[in-house]
Amino acid sequence: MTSALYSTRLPCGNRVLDLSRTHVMGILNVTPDSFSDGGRFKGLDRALAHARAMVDAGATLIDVGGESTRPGASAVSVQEELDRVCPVVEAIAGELDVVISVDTSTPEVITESAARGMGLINDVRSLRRPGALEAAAGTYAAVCLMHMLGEPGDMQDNPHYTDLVGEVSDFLAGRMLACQNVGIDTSRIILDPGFGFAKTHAHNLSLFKHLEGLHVLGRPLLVGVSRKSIVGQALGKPVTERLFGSLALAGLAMAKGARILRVHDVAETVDVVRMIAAVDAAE
Ligand code: YH5
Repeated sequence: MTSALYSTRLPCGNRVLDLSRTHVMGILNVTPDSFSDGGRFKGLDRALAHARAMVDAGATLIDVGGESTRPGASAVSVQEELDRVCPVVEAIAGELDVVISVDTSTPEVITESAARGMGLINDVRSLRRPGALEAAAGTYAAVCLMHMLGEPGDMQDNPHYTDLVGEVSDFLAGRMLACQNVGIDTSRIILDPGFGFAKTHAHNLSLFKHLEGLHVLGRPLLVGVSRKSIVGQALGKPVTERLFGSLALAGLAMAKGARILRVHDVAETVDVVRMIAAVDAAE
C-alpha cells in the first residue's frame, strides 16, 4: 500500500475530508441532456433524488456538473450555468451529509456555489479562466487541479508528449504555484492527471500505470476514469458496458494511492474500496 506524505485533513469549506482513507465521489450531471424533459423543478427534484441515492450508497462527495466538457458540446452562458448549479448545491447542502464538489471553470459559479455550501472546486481547466483563481481564493473550498492541454473542444487534436508523467507533473506543479500566488494554501489542493483530457488511449494507459509518479507533488490524488474511453478502448465496449472495467481501474487506482475516485456507479465502487480497505487493515 502507498502511504500518504501529506496531512490527511482536507478542508472543504465548513467540512473536513479525512483522506487517510479512500473516498468515492458520485457524479451528478445537471446538463439539459441529462434533464431533457420536465423543466427546472423536476430537474431539481431528480438531481436531489440521485444525490440522495449516491450518498445512501456510500458516496462522501457529490460532483455537480452544469457544463458539458464533451468535445463538441455547446458553450453554456454564465447565467445558465448558475441557474443549473446553484439550486442543486443549495438543496444538497440543506439535506445531505456530504461534501459538495462543483465541476466548473466559471468565477461567478465558484463564488455563488461557495456561498451555498460547495466544499470543493473541481475545475477541469485548473482555474485558468480569467478571475477563477481570485474567485477560488475568496472561498474556503478545496480545489482540484486537473491536467488538460487546450480546451475540451480541441484537446484531442493530436496530443503529444515526450515525457508524459513529467509534463503532467510540471503542469500541476505550475498550477499549484499559481494558486499559492493568490493565497490558496497548498493544504486545500488535490491533484488529478485528467484521464481522457488531451490524451490518446496509449497516453491514458501509460499515465495510469505510472500514477505513483505524481505522488512527488505531495498532494492527494483524485482519479476519474468511470465509463471513459480508457475502458471502452481497452475492452472494445460501448459506454453502457464499462462497469467491470471501471471497477478494475478503481481498485488499481486505490492500490496506487488515489484518495478520491470520481465515479458513476457508487454502490459498486464502494464495495471495491471497502474490500481493499479490509485487506489493508489486516495484520
Ligand atoms: C476527471 O477525470 N472528468 S467530465 C466521457 C465518458 C465518461 C465520463 C464516454 N470531469 C473528470 O466524466 N473532473 C470529467 O465516456 C472531471 N476528473 C475531474 N476532476 C468527463 C467524464 C466522462 C467523459
